[in-house]
Amino acid sequence: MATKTQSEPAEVETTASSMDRVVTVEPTNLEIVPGDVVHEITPIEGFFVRSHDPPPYVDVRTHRLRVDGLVATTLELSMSELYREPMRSVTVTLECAGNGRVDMVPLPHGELWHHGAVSTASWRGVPLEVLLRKAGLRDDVIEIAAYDVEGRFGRSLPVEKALDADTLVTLEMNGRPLPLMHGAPVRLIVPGWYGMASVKWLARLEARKIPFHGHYQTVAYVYDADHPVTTIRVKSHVVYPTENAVVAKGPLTVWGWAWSGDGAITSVEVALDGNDVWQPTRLTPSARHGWTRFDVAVLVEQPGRHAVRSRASDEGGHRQPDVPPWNVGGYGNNAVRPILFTAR
Ligand SMILES: Nc1nc2c(c(=O)[nH]1)N[C@H]1C(S)=C(S)[C@@H](COP(=O)(O)O)O[C@H]1N2
Ligand SMILES: [Mo]
Repeated sequence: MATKTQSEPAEVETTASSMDRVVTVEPTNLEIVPGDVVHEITPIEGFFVRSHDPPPYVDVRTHRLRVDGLVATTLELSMSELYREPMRSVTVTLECAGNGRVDMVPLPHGELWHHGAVSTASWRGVPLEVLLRKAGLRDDVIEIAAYDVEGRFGRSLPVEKALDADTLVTLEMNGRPLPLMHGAPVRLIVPGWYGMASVKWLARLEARKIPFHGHYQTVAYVYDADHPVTTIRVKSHVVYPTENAVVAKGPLTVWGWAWSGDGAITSVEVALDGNDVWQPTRLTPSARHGWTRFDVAVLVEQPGRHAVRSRASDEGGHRQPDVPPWNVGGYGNNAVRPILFTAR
């Protein structure tokens, strides 16, 4: 096979779609792509990656997770000690708060995420609650702050969320040890909260009676000065038809995923083209913190360009808005989005 020489022009992909995987090269930020979003459990290699810094060097043999602050006993746990604690598995859809930022007007500063900063995995680890009870929380503790190695990234959780049985000090992803990009050897997974709460390369958990004021708590990942970004807003993602798909006119099965950090998905409706005729879809129940599949057959009568939109509602009584809710950081865009395709 002929190898390329320097003199040949570089190959340029001219059909780049809105779902290219690479957002930034260094640090690595990657979106999920249409070929991977079809799976209920995202393959590890296809899972979105969002990191503010390159992954640190962590030696799994010497790494310790420290639990300190307002506790009766400070803990220093090796990874093999962590593995001896009771573990559980939870399927969790993780979404970056910046997902969909490119659709906000005016365009906020920040990574230019299209709509692929969301994925689902099966996570296995020790409930954070187990470690906090072992350390013994003082009565005046209101928050647990989590820090990565070298304290580059920190975020806090109200103590009630930290004690939720599904908040995990996670060691495994889809049955394998955590990959480096996803926080090896240990990270938090906080179901129902945007991804920034799920601190990777976890090194320290601190019990506090004074609210944590770190950069990612008070400057980044805030809607405004009084509202840090927390719960995932109800949202849906059409998997098929993909953007710019060419389909045969006639009956078409539209399907996708819907998720929310505020309870189960109660309905997803789909509309064809620019009208307000919303058709109910069939929901396939799934894991409590994982995304829910929706599907519906629509009739595409005319050849030419069409748009399909999906709109989800959750148990908390929220429904996706039509207009992206703007904020200076470009977080939490859960607006309804038209997917354009062509029928022949
Ligand atoms: N230490 C550390 N943890 C982190 C981050 C980071 O930059 N550093 N990014 C957070 C954000 S904003 C998101 S959306 C998730 C992404 O997790 P993933 O890369 O495994 O998809 O990790 C979170 N945990
Ligand atoms: Mo994020």
